[in-house]
This record gives sequence, C-alpha cells and structure tokens, in this order.
Amino acid sequence: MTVIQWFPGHMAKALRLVKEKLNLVDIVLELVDARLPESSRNPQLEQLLETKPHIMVLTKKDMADPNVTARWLRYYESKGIPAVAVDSQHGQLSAIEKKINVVLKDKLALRESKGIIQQRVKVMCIGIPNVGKSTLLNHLVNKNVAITGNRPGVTKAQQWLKAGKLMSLLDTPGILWPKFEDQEIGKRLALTGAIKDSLYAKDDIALYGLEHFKQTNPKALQEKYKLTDEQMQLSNVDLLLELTKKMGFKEDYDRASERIIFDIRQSKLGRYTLEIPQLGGE
Ligand SMILES: Nc1nc2c(ncn2[C@@H]2O[C@H](COP(=O)(O)OP(=O)(O)O)[C@@H](O)[C@H]2O)c(=O)[nH]1
Ligand SMILES: [Mg+2]
Repeated sequence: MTVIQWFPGHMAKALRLVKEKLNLVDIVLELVDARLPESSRNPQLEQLLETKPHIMVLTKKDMADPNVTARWLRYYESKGIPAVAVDSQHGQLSAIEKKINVVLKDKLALRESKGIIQQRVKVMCIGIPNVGKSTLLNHLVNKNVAITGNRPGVTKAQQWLKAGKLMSLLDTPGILWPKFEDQEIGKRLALTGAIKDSLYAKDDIALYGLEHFKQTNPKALQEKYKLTDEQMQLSNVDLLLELTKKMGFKEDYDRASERIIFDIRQSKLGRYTLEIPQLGGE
C-alpha cells in the first residue's frame, strides 16, 4: 500500500495542492471506503468543499454490508450530500454520470441553452490513500486513455482524461490524510489497511476485528476458524490465544494477528461494515 507519513508540513502541502486544483474543476468526487465512510473522510475536506458541488462516492461496495451501505447512502442524501456506492474495480461510470447530471442539472441546462453542449464536466477525485482513487480513475477512463488537452494549472500543466461522454477527469487524484481523531477511528483504518501497518499493534487490531465479527456476524467467524460453541464464548484475548494454537503458530500471537487481519481485509469472513450511520441523521 501507499506509505505516507502525514507530518504537519505534508498535510499543509497536500491541502494546498487540492485547493489549487479545486479551482480547475466543476465538481469533486469525494471517495470514501464503504466499510467505514465517516472514518475514511478527510477531516478538512468538507469545509474545503463548501462552495464546490461534490458527490460522495462509497468505494469497495463489494466488500461492505449492502444493507448498511444503503443506509449510508440515505444518510448522506438526507444531509444534502449526493452519494453513490461503487465497486471501483468495475467502473460504474453510468452511476456516477447519473449523479453528476442531477447535481449539475442547472449548470448543464444553462450550458445547453447557450449552445455549449460539447463542453465536458471537469471532475476531480479526492480521497485518503488506498481508498481506490487510481482504480476508479482507470476504470472511468477505460482502456483508451485519451488526453483531451493540457491546461495550465497553478503549479504544472494538468492532463485531462476523457471518461464516458460527460466527464473530463483530472489525471492525478487529490490525496488527503485520514482522520486520526480517536482510537476507534484508528482501529477501523488499520483493520482495513488504510494506514500503514507499523503504526499500530497487530494484536490490538486483530482483537478489534474479532470483537466486530462476534457482534455482527459470529457465524462467519465460527465457520472460518472452525470454532466450537464453547470457543465462541471465550473472551477476545483467550480466543486470540486459542486461534494462535489452532493456526500452528505456537505462541506467536503477532503472526496469528496478522493472519486474522489479512483474512478480514480479504473478505474471507464475508462482507462487513465497521460503522453505521448515527441514527438521528437518517
Ligand atoms: N474489492 C475492491 N477493491 C478495490 C476497490 N477499489 C480499489 N480496490 C483495491 O484497493 C487497493 C487500493 O486501491 P488504489 O486504487 O490503489 O487506491 P488509491 O491509493 O486511492 O489510488 C487496491 O488493491 C485495489 O485493487 C473496490 O471497489 N473493490
Ligand atoms: Mg493511487
């Protein structure tokens, strides 16, 4: 995965780059991970986007619990933020185009009334590392990467890529840092691989994962690791010790933790979403 250390200087620079590029586009696609939509948002982006039309794109929907994803979409729409869920690996151009048509309805109608129908909507993707920006971009622009022209940006010439009939996409997505606000958010980001592995204790994250599946999908946990009903009653720590033995790692809890984290990241315990929308907002 992309390894980025977010020192304050880096953060300021990333923010500045995004700000500069914002001026070049009509609309922003804010990418978040459908398994942890709020935790994978950048804490400053919402403020930055106050005056810019934007769409929340919940990526990796194929890995998230579909019912919870539907709730998240309703939640954002209820807050006035248009939202769509995608599997970036499979493009989903039309779903995004549909949303853009709704959000920019007035602007597009105005252009049409002025006879400007050829002009494409300029779009930029923004998100934290590993959320699926490059993957989505590649799929949206398809195989025949067509460069529609160079436009001078503030720092360097920007390349625009044609995506479908409607969009011109900035070739480089905006990268921002995730929320580091509290332990819980950090654990969600770590479990899904959004922050680099050396930033947390593996056993903490594995225990967090075990607890999540115990609460939300104990059957998947039991089946994956062939656990008895008695083992399912163990505390998380005792369960981790038991799993370490079962996996043949003797007392190497770190290795067992790594394996558990890997399994969860690879959806080996099925689809999951680590956070649900706050009820009041629904
Ligand atoms: N299952 C699934 N995997 C995805 C999706 N989008 C991205 N990925 C994977 O997530 C990882 C990070 O994606 P990448 O596009 O490099 O993220 P970026 O850092 O935001 O550019 C890669 O291993 C992708 O294959 C998605 O919608 N579904
Ligand atoms: Mg990338």
